[in-house]
Amino acid sequence: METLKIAVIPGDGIGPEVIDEGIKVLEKAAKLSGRIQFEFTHFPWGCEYYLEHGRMMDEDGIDQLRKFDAIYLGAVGYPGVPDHISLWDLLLRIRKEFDQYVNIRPIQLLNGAPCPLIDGSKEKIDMLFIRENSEGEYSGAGDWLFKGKPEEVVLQTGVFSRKGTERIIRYAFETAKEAGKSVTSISKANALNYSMVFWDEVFEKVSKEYPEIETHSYLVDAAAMHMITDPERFEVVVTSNLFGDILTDVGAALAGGIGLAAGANINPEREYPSMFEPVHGSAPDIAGKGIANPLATVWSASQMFDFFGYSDIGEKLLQAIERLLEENEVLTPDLGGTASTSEVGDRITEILNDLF
Ligand code: GGG
Repeated sequence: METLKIAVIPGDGIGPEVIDEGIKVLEKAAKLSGRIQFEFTHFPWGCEYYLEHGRMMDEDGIDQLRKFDAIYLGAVGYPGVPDHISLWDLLLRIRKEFDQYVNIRPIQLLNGAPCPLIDGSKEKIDMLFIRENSEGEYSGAGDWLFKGKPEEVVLQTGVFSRKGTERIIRYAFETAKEAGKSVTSISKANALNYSMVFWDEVFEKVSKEYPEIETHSYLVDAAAMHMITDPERFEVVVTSNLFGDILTDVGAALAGGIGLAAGANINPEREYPSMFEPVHGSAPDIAGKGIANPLATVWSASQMFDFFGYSDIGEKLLQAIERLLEENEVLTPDLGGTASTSEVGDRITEILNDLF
């Protein structure tokens, strides 16, 4: 039996509540499969830790995480700590230090999930966003000059390296090749006359290595519109860090809401641990009330099984989420129900009993 060591960072706000349910489900699925087991180690890092220690994680936090097979993260950010500090010193730091350059976000409408489109269906809303996760607009390059003076200037520089751009686009093509799907690139070359012209050129070049794969290329503004008016046209989608961050929230709205949106931060070479998380933030307004939706965290657990080569178990987790949505009985308030976070986790484990 394989044992996987998982570093757990519940983080802030609703993070600990949803992570508890994710672990409950991971343990249940592993036990039912009889092929895998987990060893969880919790780290108390986040905004509360920052207020006590002046940093978001231990000084040697990255070294502590290095020895794990994966990281399971809840949410970061809480009033009292500036958002750019909580995000940069924990989540973005881990993504960068561990070269998790692929951010995989499925936008898949499951049966029973609410969709704001009149004719939205499972067949029409089924996209896989591959977001560049290590550079681009989130490179952190820039400066703040003459602070507070009339001549104040702020620079936030997008950094697009050939290596970084090629590898994410190639990853999207490889994913599409395996799935027999098209690849859509989303950029903005008419306005971003260096970075996105470069992005489009690299997309064109890499696409020549995959002549059998159908490709499309859209400006980000048009893509945002088409995702609503004609979502069916998107299958595997590759885009930059910022555009991917924004468009996957549009996608979350199409596929049942942010409470169902999962993300995997992958280091494909497996040189470092990859990280699995719900896309949502810490939601301080509902933290501690026991009503946060844990399904995105459960979905990211499904991504974890996929990553470790247990995609049959990952698929069962997705089936369990879908069955729970179809039953329409044990749902949290964001999905129109009255159930608590832990009742949803419990129901998922009961459904898993049936599925294995
Ligand atoms: N679930 C992790 C979390 O709290 N994410 C909030 C966030 O702002 N993420 C930004 C990003 O994914 O780049």
